[in-house]
Amino acid sequence: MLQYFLFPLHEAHSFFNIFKYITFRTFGAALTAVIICMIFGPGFIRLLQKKQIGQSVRDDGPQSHLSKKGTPTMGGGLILLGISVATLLWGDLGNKNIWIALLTTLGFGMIGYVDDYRKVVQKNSKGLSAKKKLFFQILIAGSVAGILYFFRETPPVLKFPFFKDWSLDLGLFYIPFAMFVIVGASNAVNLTDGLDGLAVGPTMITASTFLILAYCAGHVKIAEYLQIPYIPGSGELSVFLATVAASCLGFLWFNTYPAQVFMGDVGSLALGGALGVVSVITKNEFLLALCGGIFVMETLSVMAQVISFKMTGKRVFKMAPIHHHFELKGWAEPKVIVRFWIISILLAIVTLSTLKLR
Ligand code: 57M
Repeated sequence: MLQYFLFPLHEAHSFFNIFKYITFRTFGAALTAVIICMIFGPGFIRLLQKKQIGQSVRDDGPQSHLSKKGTPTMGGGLILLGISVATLLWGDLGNKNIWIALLTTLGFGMIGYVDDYRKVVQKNSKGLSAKKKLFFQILIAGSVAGILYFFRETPPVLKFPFFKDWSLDLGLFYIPFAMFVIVGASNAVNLTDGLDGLAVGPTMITASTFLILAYCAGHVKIAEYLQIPYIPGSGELSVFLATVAASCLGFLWFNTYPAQVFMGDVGSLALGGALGVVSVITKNEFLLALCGGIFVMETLSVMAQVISFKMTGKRVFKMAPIHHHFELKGWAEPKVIVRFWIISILLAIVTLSTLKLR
């Protein structure tokens, strides 16, 4: 929005030219988002405490979590505030990708909000039933996938990392595939959000990585040099992803161990939806699975545990998701968290290396 008011001033002062550059607006968006989260964080936490929006903790989990009972949750509202304000201020609101990414994020956040509200405020431990949660996720993801397919500017192809000449035209199957990626990413981040900062760290790292990928895909010369698909208008997603990464950074200030606030489903479902939709727009679905490997590992650990228990009555892990397994092995919570962050950073480096290794 700022560029509409300030860029025209470049006729009087050439300084205002700067507002048309994605790079400048990306930095401005990041700074705005992190400042919003840091400034409003303490007051937001006090508001959650005043309204007694505290986490209930299941007694069948690790005993170390029982002390977390009552921790303010639904802090994801602060993340979404940072993302929304910074994107509306610094994004090019004439770019459809910005609106698709922001509205998908807020739509998934709304699903999480209803679940959190029922669980925490209405004290209904079931919250939004799994079926209803999945229904609304599929509804939003299906709408987004349909828009991306029927109003596409590039063929609905699936791209493969490391193999620049490989691409698979999905045709109409693009729609269910895109839905799977968006809903899967949302639920994967949700499952991962089970230790202080465990979800927000890899989300920040993945968003930062995809910021670079989106910028490259939206820059015709860079895309040509790197031999990656040129996706017109995707460069603007760098601004959106900067708000995601920076809002996560600001939220981490309060969510780091020992957490003063949890993000709640309002945050985890939204952040996963954001990463999913951006990966679909930039045709980097496989790179999301690579860079977001922590989320994939957490989800696969649950699937393995449930299948194994149902088929053999035996557990693969001491407890799933896998972060609880390491806790029960005696790793201190911060050790699990930081080691998962380290893995996430290594996966981000490998992901960026695929830009050249192809
Ligand atoms: C999302 N929610 C955390 C917090 C956060 C099928 C099964 C794998 C489902 C899974 C489940 O319930 N997942 C829900 C994980 C919860 O965090 C809240 O939820 C929001 C995210 N959605 O923002 O509001 C707890 O996580 C801890 N936490 C922190 N710091 C944070 O910054 O310490 C969260 C954020 C919080 C807090 O204790 O209460 C969660 O874990 O529920 N179920 C599980 O993950 C359970 N695993 C399990 O049942 N495993 C079984 C089978 C089903 C695979 C097995 O291994 O045999 C574990 N979670 C709990 N208790 N709470 C273990 C049992």
